Amino acid sequence: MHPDHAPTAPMTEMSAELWNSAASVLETNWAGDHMVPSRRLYPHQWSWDTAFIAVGLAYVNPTRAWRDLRSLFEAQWPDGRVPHIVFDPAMAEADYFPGPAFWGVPSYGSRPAHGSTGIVQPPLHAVAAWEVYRRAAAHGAASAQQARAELEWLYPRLVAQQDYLTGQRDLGGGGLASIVHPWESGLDNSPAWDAALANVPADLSLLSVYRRRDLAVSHAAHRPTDTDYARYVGLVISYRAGDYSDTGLLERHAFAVECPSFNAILGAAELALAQIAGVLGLGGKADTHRERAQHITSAIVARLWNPETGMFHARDVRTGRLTAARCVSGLVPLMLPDLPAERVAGVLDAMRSERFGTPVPSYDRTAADFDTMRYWRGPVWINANWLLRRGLMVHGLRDEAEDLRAAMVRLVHRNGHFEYFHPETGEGLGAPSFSWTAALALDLLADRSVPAYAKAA
Ligand code: 2M8
Repeated sequence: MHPDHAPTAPMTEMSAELWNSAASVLETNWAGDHMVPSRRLYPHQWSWDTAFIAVGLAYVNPTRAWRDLRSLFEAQWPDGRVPHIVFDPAMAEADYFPGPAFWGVPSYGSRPAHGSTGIVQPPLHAVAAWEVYRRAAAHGAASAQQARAELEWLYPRLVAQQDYLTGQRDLGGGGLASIVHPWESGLDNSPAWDAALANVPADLSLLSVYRRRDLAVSHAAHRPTDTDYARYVGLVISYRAGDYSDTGLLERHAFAVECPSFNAILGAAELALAQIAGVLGLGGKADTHRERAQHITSAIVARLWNPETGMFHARDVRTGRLTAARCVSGLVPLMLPDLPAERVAGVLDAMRSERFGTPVPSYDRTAADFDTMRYWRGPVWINANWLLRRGLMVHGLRDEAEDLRAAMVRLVHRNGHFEYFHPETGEGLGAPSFSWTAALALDLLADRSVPAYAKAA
């Protein structure tokens, strides 16, 4: 593939090399009608990965970006939830744990052979669909026409996804969606969940009945501990026992948390839906989406802000307490344009402090349990930094956004398209040839534009 439609900035030798390697990761990880995050570690389709991947595919293969989004939404449940994994029937149950048999989800949607999980992930798909749409014209008239048709197909499904999350999933009754499993956050073993997880029994015997597959293909020091994993498995069993119904869930399920990052993405999705509704000639709906984004922003401010730390924190819906941990998720509300100025200032102070810094690690560098290797407990993730860069641009901080962009590009160019990176040495960790790192590298090389709803610089 060649960067025909790419850069608004001139390509240097370094950026051309990075561009080509990123495009080839996406070529390798394409599985016919969907992209896998990683061939070995994650051999199915993941929900929010699909969104990040579409942002990159928009430059090199928009048809695949739309196909990938369609494949995901074809597995949408009748209640509007978009499953966090759509399983590939070509893979064996043993290729990933927990696989389709463990989840025991009935076949939904138009892809009956594809099982799915019963939980969700952050709803970034409207943002992704908008990004693919707005780049389509660069690929010619047929691509632009296809993009409009795809938006028409996706729009009601994206709205149903939002309705599920803001309706059934408002377990706390305050206008935010709760996650009922750490996997739903996408930030699986973040310290943000430690306090809430302490109330979830860790039955280690579950791991002798159900064998972890991740440890066979990844380093144990990079992955969640057995204790956390036992809790993850126990929580799936608990949610599954009620057929994944959310009615009365607080009475029978040990984990329900309002995550600042999940909800910020929920708000950003409404803004993207406003833009999509505009293109589809649904002007009245656009206003409704913008109002919804404002409500979500106000609820995040009212419920998740900690004046003592000056940043956002996850809230345990069962106890009403904010977690003490300072995590990257507490910075992501920066994506929201209506965030009040003093909250923006607080987040920026935290982000610029020694606790975080550029590129932003997944957890407070000064915390006693900051772990440079383990998954979401310290390493740098490109997707989280990509969201924060967007936040900086939304608030008119172009220079800082540019510094963060350059830092990400350098990190990936020097170390490869890894799943995550050591926050001090930059060493690549987790899976190599990881799809969202490659996809977002394309966007970071090509894009200098700001979201349409950004504040003036
Ligand atoms: C990681 O999560 C999966 C479970 O969903 C796992 O650890 O097996 C997370 O990083 C998540 O955010 C990501 O979507 C997934 C696939 O890349 O891997």
